Amino acid sequence: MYFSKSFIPILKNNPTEAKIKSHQLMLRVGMIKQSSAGIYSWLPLGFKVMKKIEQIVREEQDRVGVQEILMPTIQSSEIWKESGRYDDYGEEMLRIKDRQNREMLYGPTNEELITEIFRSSIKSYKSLPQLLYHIQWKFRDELRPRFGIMRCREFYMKDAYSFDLSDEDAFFSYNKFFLSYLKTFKRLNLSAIPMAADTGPIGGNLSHEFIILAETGENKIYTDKRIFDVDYTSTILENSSLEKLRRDYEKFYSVTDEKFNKAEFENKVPTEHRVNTKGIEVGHIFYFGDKYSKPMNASVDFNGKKEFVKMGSYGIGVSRLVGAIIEAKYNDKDEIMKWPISVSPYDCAIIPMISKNDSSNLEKSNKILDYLKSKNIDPIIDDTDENISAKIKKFNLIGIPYQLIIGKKTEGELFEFKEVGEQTQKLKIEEIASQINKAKSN
Ligand code: 5CA
Repeated sequence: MYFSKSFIPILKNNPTEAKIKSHQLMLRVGMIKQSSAGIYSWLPLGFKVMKKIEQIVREEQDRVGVQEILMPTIQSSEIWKESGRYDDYGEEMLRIKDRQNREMLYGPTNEELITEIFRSSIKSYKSLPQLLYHIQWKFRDELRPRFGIMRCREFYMKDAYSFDLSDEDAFFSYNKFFLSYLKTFKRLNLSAIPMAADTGPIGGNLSHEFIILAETGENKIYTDKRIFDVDYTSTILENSSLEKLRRDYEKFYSVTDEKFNKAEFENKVPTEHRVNTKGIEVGHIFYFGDKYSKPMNASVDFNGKKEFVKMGSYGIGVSRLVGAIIEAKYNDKDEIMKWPISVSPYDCAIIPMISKNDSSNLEKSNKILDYLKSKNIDPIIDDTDENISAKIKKFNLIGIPYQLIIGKKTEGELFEFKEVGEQTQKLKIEEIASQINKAKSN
């Protein structure tokens, strides 16, 4: 890709309307554009990052046996009346009437719709468990949309739903998601802490939020440093192993302010391990038993007996994660962003010094581009006539983790190569390709 042909509308300065760094940066480097309050268009740079996050989320769901489907954004009010949530959900639900005067709504979540899909097809306990997910836009008419795509009205969410015969089986499903979330966030280079949480309008009495630490987060959190050392890597998809994992986390006091109790915090966490900071909720899982299956009559036949299925739901804020990664990775002081290579919009920026009457560096860049592409690396060339330091500054903001600079210091076969935030190295193109590919395979 050539920078001059790409749609990356960079702003000279930070937009004044944005209060937190992710919102500032996303507007500054043209990742998103607001279309109305809390509703955004995703421009190529932002969209590429979000699609890569989505793909990682998808792969980790598939890995634990969750099946992908796609439900619509617009739902009928009928099923919400059956569950009793049509009135309960309140003003956050965007209600619409179609031309037949039927009450419709833009889905804020999908417990009702998935229950309706399940009950119309699954009749026997032998078909359980069923684990289903989709990745789809949601709409919540937030009273105060803010911080760009972090708390907006239209957002992209992965929501999964589990159906089991008994509480015990359902906890197994719940714990599978618990482990799979830790792995998903790890692949995004984030360290997310699972925390006991309130269930709000989704309901139920078992719930964990997955929170990443960030000064600008909206959730106050109280936790124990030692929770970061819990090792989940040896956990296997087997009941007792998964149960142990959840218990290992639950040993440590770790809550958001909704559940905070000062005396309990001080009692359970020795002073030197206390962490009192802020965080961003990137995922939330719920177990709510028959809260939806009972009123909506979703049951299976179990040896001649009718059993209401036990359900859970499991969300990840796919679009919010784009902002959350910026909050976690952006270095405010030096104005440097570095995307984890797993989600970076491009793998490498080729930055040639170009003067009016000498195009040799651009020609070299084209050859490098072809070579890197042949090694499955996705580069972008800055073919504009800006000076080299302006180009580097721009790419420091865009956050592509590797920069290959072709200028005065290029010597024969050796190129100036830099991992953002690290020292410049002089390397052969083959060494550069293998360094990038090594990072990509991690
Ligand atoms: N049905 C359940 C689980 S699938 C559910 O809706 N859970 S939720 O309300 O917690 O949302 C799941 C995730 O979506 C949250 O953890 C958060 O990361 C993201 N999210 C929720 N509201 C917003 C919003 N207004 N803007 C951006 N992301 C949001």
